[in-house]
Amino acid sequence: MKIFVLGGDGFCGWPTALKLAKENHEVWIIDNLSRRRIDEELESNSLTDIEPIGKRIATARNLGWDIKFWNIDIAKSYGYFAKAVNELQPDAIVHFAEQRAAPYSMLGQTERRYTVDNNITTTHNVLNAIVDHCPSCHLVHLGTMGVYGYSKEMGSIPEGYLDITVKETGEDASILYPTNPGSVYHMTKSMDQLLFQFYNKNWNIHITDLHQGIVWGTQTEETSMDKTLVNRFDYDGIYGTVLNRFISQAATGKNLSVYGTGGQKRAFIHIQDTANCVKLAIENVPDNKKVRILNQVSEVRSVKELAMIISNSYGTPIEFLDNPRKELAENDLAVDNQGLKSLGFQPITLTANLIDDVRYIATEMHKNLKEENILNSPKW
Ligand code: NAD
Ligand code: USQ
Repeated sequence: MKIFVLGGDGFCGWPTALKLAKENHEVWIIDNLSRRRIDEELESNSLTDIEPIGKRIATARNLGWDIKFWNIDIAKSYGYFAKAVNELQPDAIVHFAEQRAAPYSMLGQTERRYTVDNNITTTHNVLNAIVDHCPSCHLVHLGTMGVYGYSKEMGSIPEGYLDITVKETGEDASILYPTNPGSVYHMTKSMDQLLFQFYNKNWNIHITDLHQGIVWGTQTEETSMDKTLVNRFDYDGIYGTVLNRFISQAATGKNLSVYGTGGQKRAFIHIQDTANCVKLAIENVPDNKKVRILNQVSEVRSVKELAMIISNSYGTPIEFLDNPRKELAENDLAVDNQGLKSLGFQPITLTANLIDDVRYIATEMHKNLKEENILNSPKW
């Protein structure tokens, strides 16, 4: 298949692009390298020494993989992007290209507006290019578990749609699960959902929205094949996600930064499984009668439970900090992930070996750690 990977220079996009290319797909990465620029703006960095995109691509091509790169800002250069879709007629477009950090989206008005402008316009531009130039193309979007909020108020979280009975009529219905975002970033993913519903209803586009949990780990089978292919590893208080932060803290002799009581339960998935699931979603095209929503998660854990696992393994002290975020101090959570499982997904769950692999990389890359960036989350 010919596949566009939008945001293919990022943490999830790069290993996914490599996996798809290794599986003999023709891969076109489209990225404006904004994530690398945000590192400069925040004076932050990946813990791993990531190479420039040109060097990454050259190495992947030397391995015999069909992979190319185009620098396009999909939010700002619609004409350029639409031309690429028109000329190349991709079978699938995987859309990772959004500003994805909740703390970044809550820094101030500049970042709030940038996150909305960038994410919503990018998604809308992708849909328009498909409608006008390649209507049979399958759009696979990376959404988030955070669109649902994180509670068991309405039972276990279903895959996108909630079955209800309307009080007034007694009729049964299936509705889009009510959104309850906790940051401007998560709100943009809720808004993406409405764009998908409308474009599917009106133009019958094939769409899969993958509601992904928190991704952890850094390397995959493909990124480990050459040191030039190493994936990024965010550890800071703005882009670093909780489990990777804990592992990097344990590897560099810092206390584990649990926000609040650590009673927040979240869904997690290993980076290798991100790539595996996207491949499954692409290779199993849904019909165009309804947006297919799949929960891309492997397991549910509480923040405190993760901290205890790391602390017990490496003897690292846990520090309970005032929570900088407005979120439930404690919540219960259960998530349905049958959709991807029915396509063949076999979740990789947290094991000591996998944690050791990540810890090894974090220890090796200790030299790159900027102490001042560990606790730099904004408050909201
Ligand atoms: P990332 O920031 O590492 O990668 C995103 C990439 O998109 C970057 O390379 C960036 O330069 C590019 N990009 C952003 N705006 C663009 C634009 N207008 N035009 C072209 N390129 C643009 O993020 P990630 O962790 O790889 O996340 C990828 C996707 O997966 C996001 O949509 C995110 O919401 C979703 N997701 C991530 C996680 C996680 O834990 N990392 C969990 C759930 C969902
Ligand atoms: N947390 C800590 N200590 C830390 C960092 C975070 O206790 O040092 C807590 C937070 O308070 C929160 C939980 O850990 O309760 C998760 O925070 P996170 O930063 O790991 O994840 P989040 O902000 O939710 O965002 C990440 C990705 C985002 C993706 C989302 C999936 O950055 O792109 O959409 O995970 S989900 O959380 O399922 O919505």
